[in-house]
Formats: sequence, C-alpha cells, structure tokens
Amino acid sequence: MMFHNVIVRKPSKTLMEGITSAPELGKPDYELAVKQHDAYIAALKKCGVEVTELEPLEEFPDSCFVEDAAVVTRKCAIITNPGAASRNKEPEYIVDTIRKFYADDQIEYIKAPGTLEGGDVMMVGDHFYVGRSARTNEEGIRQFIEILEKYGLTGSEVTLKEVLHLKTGVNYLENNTFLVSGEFVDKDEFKDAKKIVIPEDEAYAANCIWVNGTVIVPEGYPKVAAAVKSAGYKVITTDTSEYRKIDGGLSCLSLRF
Ligand code: CIR
Repeated sequence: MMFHNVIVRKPSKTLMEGITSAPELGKPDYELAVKQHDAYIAALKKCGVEVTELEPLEEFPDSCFVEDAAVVTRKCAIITNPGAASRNKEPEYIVDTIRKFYADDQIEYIKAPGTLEGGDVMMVGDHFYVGRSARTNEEGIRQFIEILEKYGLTGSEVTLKEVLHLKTGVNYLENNTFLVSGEFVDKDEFKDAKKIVIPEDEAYAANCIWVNGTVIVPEGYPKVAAAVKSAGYKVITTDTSEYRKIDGGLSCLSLRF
C-alpha cells in the first residue's frame, strides 16, 4: 500500500475562531500556524507524496482540517456533510480538487439528514471504521457504508463517547497495528489488533499518520515517538501546537490517497 497524493489547505487568518473544546490552551497564533503548516508539508514530501496545496478559506476558520470534508479511497471519493454547522459548507470547496483525481462516477456524496466528517473515518485496507460522534450520525454512517459496498469496500460503526472524532483516539498504521488511547484501548473492535497503547499524558499523539512506512508524530510527545520507533517505524516529528488549540491533529490537516 502506497499513498501518492496528499491534499492540504493553508490555514486562514480566521483560524483563531476555530471550534475548540480546550479554550484554556489559548488562541492559535496565525504566523506560527503557517510555519507549522509548511513544516507539515515538508514532512509529507519526505514520505514521497505529491502535495496539492489549496488556498485558505477565510470564511471557514476550521477549513485547514481538510480531512473532514472528504473521504478518499482507492476506489472512490466521498464528499462529506459535516455535522458542525460552521463547517457544513466546506465540502463545496474541495469538490473541484477531488475531480482532478477521480472521475465523476467515482465521486459520491453524503446527503442531509445524514452527517459525516472524515475525522470519524479510519481506513484499514478495504475496511473503514466509522465513529458515531457528535458530528457523524447514524444516517450518515448508513449512507457511507452503502456507498462503500457499491465499490466492494466495507464499513462498520464504532461508538465513541470521550473524543471529538474517531481518529482523535485511534489510528491505523499498517500490518494490523493501531495506536490506541483512552476508550479505544479495550474496545471489542480492536481486540485482535497489535496495539501501541498511548499513555494518558500523551493522548493527543494518538493522532499520528502513517505515510509510506514512515509515521509522522506530533512534536513534544516523546513516549509515543519512542513507542512507534521501537515498533520498527521511521519517525518524523512535526509541531502542531497551534492546531491542537482548536482540537486539530496531524491527520485532520490532510487527505492522503
Ligand atoms: C473542529 O472542531 O471541527 C475543528 N476545530 C477540529 C477538527 C479536527 N479534525 C479532525 O479531527 N479530523
């Protein structure tokens, strides 16, 4: 399995108005966020992918979290319908870019009353776990699985209670290996997985991304970086402190396919 392409969107100056569950961390610093975004792109390029960089959308403070607007698979792309009201129109601004990579008959849509955000979708080969969250509802999951099945792919629902999105707490690397934190450590769905258990004090770093054999880990989480290294992966760290302030992590900042 190889990723060839990545889509990112530059942060907007309105970033500080992004939705957050952690106001105590303060507001993101725009200039620093831009630097961190450039470093993130550089890290991705080191993993051998072609990066398409979209212009910022000032009217959507959270639009740099491009992962939530679409799900890209090896067979089709699914344009989402985000459950967060302030983010609901973001997918309209990703479709033209998706069209450069997928034929019209490979592009599908989640429609109201269904809602779904890409942060709730975790790809494990041809199977997709979907978190039922405050952003992704039962109807959104039903539509999503129906679409997957049309393309010979499968999906299943995972309930979650503690985190924003499924991938806030669990992420897939490869070879049945998962990073798991909090409520996902003992979940039935992952009982046969090889697990790298994320310590509570580094829970944010459960959101790492595997890109072509390298794992990109957020900077400042040494236990997670060490655990991933000792599982045999090359590790690149990159700082996402400004995105963390508005609940964003490494996976949220890109679409990888
Ligand atoms: C939000 O609440 O929607 C953004 N502030 C953070 C989105 C993070 N995206 C993700 O986990 N895929």
